[in-house]
Order: sequence, then structure tokens, then C-alpha cells
Amino acid sequence: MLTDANIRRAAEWISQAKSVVVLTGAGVSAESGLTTFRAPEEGMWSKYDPMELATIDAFNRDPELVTRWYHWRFTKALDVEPNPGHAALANLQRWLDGAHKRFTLITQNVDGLHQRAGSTGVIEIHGSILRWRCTETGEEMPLTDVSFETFPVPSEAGGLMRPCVVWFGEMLPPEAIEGATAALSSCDVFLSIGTSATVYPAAGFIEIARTAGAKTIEVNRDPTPIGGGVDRAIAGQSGVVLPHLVELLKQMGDGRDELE
Ligand code: BJW
Repeated sequence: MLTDANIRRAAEWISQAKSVVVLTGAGVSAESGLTTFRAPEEGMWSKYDPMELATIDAFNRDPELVTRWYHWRFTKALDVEPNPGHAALANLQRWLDGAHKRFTLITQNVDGLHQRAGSTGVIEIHGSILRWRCTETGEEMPLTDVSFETFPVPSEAGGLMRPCVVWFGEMLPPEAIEGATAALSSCDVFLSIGTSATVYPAAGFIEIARTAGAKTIEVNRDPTPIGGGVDRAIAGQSGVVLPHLVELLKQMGDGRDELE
């Protein structure tokens, strides 16, 4: 059941804001059919050990296993379609652009679904599964140029190809962190959507926004560690809540001509 008062209040804050930052996580892609990481029953980490798959040590130890897992993940990512939650965020960006407000979409997702839904300037803080790079030279290539005839995939320079994702213990792309921090430090409204808010530094973004004086909103299907501390917690599926939120904004004035 949608908590309409919370969604309405969130829409009012967004309509009054000069700068909005959204942080998304795996939950936003769940309704497209991609598995999240930490759900007790269906999450990937309930079946696989992240330390055996999402670290450079795991890759060095068993590059075949890790390459097969990421190959399966990117095949899935290409097979699915953006869902109404992705579309609503692209629509929100158009609405805010039309109202001359700043909008920054920061995603932890590596699946490219926000871009396929029409979002632009997306900050991918955990990289992308759609690009792979050589372990020797760092040269990146889109996945269409990577031949998966063998697992692991050898690179021309004598190394291996690995996905351009950020594994545990690895630094996030500096330009992504800089862009995210700049936007968070000057936003009026911060939304955390479909993330368990457990992986740093992303889990700390809410504090940067709060310190900047932003109203904080969470949209999540389940309780999270930050849910009790946000200004408005909206319980529900992002593919249901976000279109409803954007529909309310449509009724509120500025920027509405930009909505489809
Ligand atoms: C719905 C829904 C629906 C479902 N609608 N909702 C400070 C303190 C403690 C530890 C650290 C710290 N700083 C750094 C660390 C270490 C580490 C870390 O955070 N560990 C924690 C586990 C404690 N961080 C790092 O290592 C990071 N690097 C770093 O900080 O470098 C500097 C440094 C290095 C060394 C030491 C110290 C500092 C890198 C983190 C990289 C994370 N990588 C992964 C894999 C990426 C590639 C891949 O995709 O395979 O990123 S792990 C995985 O978790 C993935 C995700 O992006 C990330 C976050 O997960 P997310 O998106 O929140 O998914 P879930 O499944 O957890 O949650 C989904 C949510 O959706 C749930 O709440 C559902 O209820 C909800 N949901 N359906 C709405 N329809």
C-alpha cells in the first residue's frame, strides 16, 4: 500500500528544490528481473560468497569462475529491459531540466539500465559491466568487442580481460567520487532508492547530503539501516512509487511540459 502522504511531501520538496541528487542500488533493477545482492532468499550473496567473486584476489585465484559469473551477469543485463522505475527517473530528470533545476543520478548499478531508459550524465560509482579492460594496460573496450570464446578472456597485451566494475577493496573511479561529492555537497533533496545502504562510500552519501542541509528521502521495498533517520521513508517498489511521484510532480507546475 503506497504511503501517499509521504510521496506527496517528497514531490513537494522536489518541486521546491534547486538541486536534487538520487542514489540508486540493485533494488531499482529488481523489477527488470535482475537479482539484488543481499535479499535473504533471492539475493546473489545468499548463494555466492562475495569474497569468492567480487574481489581482485578472487579474480587472481580463479579467473575462470569470476569471468563466467560476470559473463552470466552481463548476458542477463542485456536480456532485460528498463522498468517503470528507471523510466520515471529519466522523466524526473527531464522535468527538473525543464524547470532549470540541477539533477544528479548516482548509481551503484553496473547494468546500464538507467542510460537505456533515457537518463543522461549518470555517475556510475561502481563502474559498468558493459565495459571490460585489460589487466596489463588498463585499456578499456565495450563488451561488444570482447570475445568470450574462452574463460578467462586473454587480452592482446598478454593479460586478462576483466569487467570495469569496482570490487571490494578497490578504489572508486576518482572522477565519479568527485562528481558525486560535489553534487551531494550542494543538494536540497537527496533520494536513496533501492539500496541496502550497507556498502561504503555510497552508504555515507546521505550524511554528506544531510550536512548540506538536504531533505532526505528513501524509497525501498524493505527496511534498511538508514530508514529510521530519513525525513521521509517511502515503503514500496521503486517501479510503483517513482511513477506515482513523477505523476504528482506533473500536477505541480514548472517543468511539466518536459514530461512524456
Ligand atoms: C527494492 C526492490 C524494489 C529490492 N524496489 N527496493 C567504511 C566502513 C566499513 C567498510 C568500508 C568503509 N569504506 C570502505 C569499506 C569497505 C567496503 C565496504 O563498504 N564494505 C561493507 C560491506 C562494509 N567498500 C569498498 O571496498 C569500496 N571501496 C572503497 O571504499 O575503496 C577505498 C578503500 C579501499 C580499501 C579499504 C578501505 C577503503 C568498494 C565497494 C565496491 C562494491 N562492489 C559491489 C560489486 C560491484 C560489481 C558487481 O556488480 O558485481 O557493488 S558489491 C555490491 O554491493 C555491488 C552493489 O553496487 C553494492 C551495493 O548493493 P545494493 O545496490 O545496495 O544492493 P543490495 O542487494 O544490498 O540492496 C538492494 C536493496 O533493494 C534492498 O534494500 C532491497 O530491500 C531493495 N529492493 N527490490 C525498491 N523493487
